[in-house]
Amino acid sequence: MSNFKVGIIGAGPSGLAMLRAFESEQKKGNPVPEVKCYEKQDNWGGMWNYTWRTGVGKYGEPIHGSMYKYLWSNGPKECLEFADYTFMDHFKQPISSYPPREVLFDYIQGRIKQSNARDYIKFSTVARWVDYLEDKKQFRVIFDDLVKNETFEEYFDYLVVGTGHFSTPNMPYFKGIDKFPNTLMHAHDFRGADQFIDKDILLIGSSYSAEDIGVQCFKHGSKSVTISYRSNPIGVKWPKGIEEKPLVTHFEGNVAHFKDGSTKAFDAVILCTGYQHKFPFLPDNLRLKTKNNLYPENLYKGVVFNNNERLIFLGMQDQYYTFNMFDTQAWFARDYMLGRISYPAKEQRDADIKKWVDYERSTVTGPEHVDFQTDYIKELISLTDYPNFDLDKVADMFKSWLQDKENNILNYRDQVYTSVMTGVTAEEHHTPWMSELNDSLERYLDEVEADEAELSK
Ligand code: FAD
Ligand code: NA7
Repeated sequence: MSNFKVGIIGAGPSGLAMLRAFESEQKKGNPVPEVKCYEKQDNWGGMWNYTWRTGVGKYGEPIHGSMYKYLWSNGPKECLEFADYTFMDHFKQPISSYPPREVLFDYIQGRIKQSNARDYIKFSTVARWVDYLEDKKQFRVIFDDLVKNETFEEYFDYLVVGTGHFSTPNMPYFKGIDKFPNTLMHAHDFRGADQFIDKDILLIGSSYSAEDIGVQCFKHGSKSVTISYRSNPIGVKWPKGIEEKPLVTHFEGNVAHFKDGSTKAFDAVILCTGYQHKFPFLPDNLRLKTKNNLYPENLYKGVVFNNNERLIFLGMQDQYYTFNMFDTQAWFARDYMLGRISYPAKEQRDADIKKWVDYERSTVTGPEHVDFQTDYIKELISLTDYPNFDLDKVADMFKSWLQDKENNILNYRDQVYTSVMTGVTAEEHHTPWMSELNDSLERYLDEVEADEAELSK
């Protein structure tokens, strides 16, 4: 065992990727540090570990989960596939390109269950506060064991923060919203379309959450869906029943007024206005301060904190790539901690960060953003032994996905893609996405009929 200790905060896909990276090193017979992971929920999977709860959990902690019932992958699974554990490895049969949440959760767990990772994770344990002890070059982390209601502290030579950044809502104020008399929530608290059937709903924001919640509510029977944008509309061809409007200027009772002078009454408002990067356990000098962008400033190679070489952040970028990007970051972080990758002088780090930040600023369109993140991952892969895969082909799939959504936002999930890892082409799902109201794993794998699955819910 290498003679140092690593603490990981969060056992979502990023934290699990970190555990997996060390495991793969251990399997090669190489020394690894002592690793411990702390997760505030009682299971792993992060966002993919669905919770019906909103507000606070059973121990009074803010609820992490923002995922909802009937959530299906919003990009082709072929773009997020692990290079060292494919969908074929897991399901042993081709499945469709856009599985529902439970299926992806099953896949994430499949890889990690092959290891003894659970032994390294302390669940129901929340990181409360971190100090960096300059003299010892160690982090002192204060945790609460939520079950025992006990506080304890641990010391680490490296700290890996994998706490996600789609959990703390950004809640802007609109004049008169405080008097809106009907349902009002942020996307973080949306748990499914059921309560919005036959309702006129307003979604503020024009990114993934607005698009997906809007389409889901339309699919499940909302009377009308209005999406209000600040900068740019989503701009796809919407079916009758979904429309886009410029930003809300104010509310009068249940009536929203829009910038173009139009008005409409609503039964519900869902703020799809994004999330804050929030690290309540980190002091100011260790805190990553960034918006949701593709290259957060102050992270060398998008991973190592520029103000403290022993602090690592995973998954802090806006995400086209997800699981396989977290892997490439974790492999990089592992080799960095093992001393195989250097931490250059500040000037060089700043120059490297600037290069990426300037590159991101030069991108405008969706395909350009895809190319950016593809180049970022290519660079990380070139620095470690994470299995290489055809990233140009994955980038092409992302671009087709963007086009599919423009062509038909209601059936893009019926398209199929081919894995660059296995060459296997996905199967069409047995039921067109718009008609499939059941998102359970059993129903997806065609083990039960639709009605039966509905009854067993
Ligand atoms: P998370 O999954 O957020 O996990 C972070 C973990 O850290 C959580 O388990 C949390 O409990 C824990 N934690 C937080 N604070 C503390 C603390 N103080 N102490 C201890 N533990 C803590 N990605 C896709 O690829 N496809 C999709 O279709 C998709 N849909 C999405 C839909 C929604 C609504 C959202 C919000 C995200 C979606 N994503 C999707 C992106 C998703 O965020 C990533 O797939 C992935 O979950 C990010 O992994 P992570 O580990 O970085 O963060
Ligand atoms: P995003 O992708 O960060 O988008 C946030 C959206 O909210 C974006 O359209 C913003 O508009 C809009 N926004 C932010 N502040 C305001 C205010 N004050 N007024 C109006 N509109 C505002 O978050 P999402 O929740 O959509 O997606 C996050 C993840 O969840 C994603 O990875 C998915 O997989 C699921 P802007 O364009 O900046 O003007």
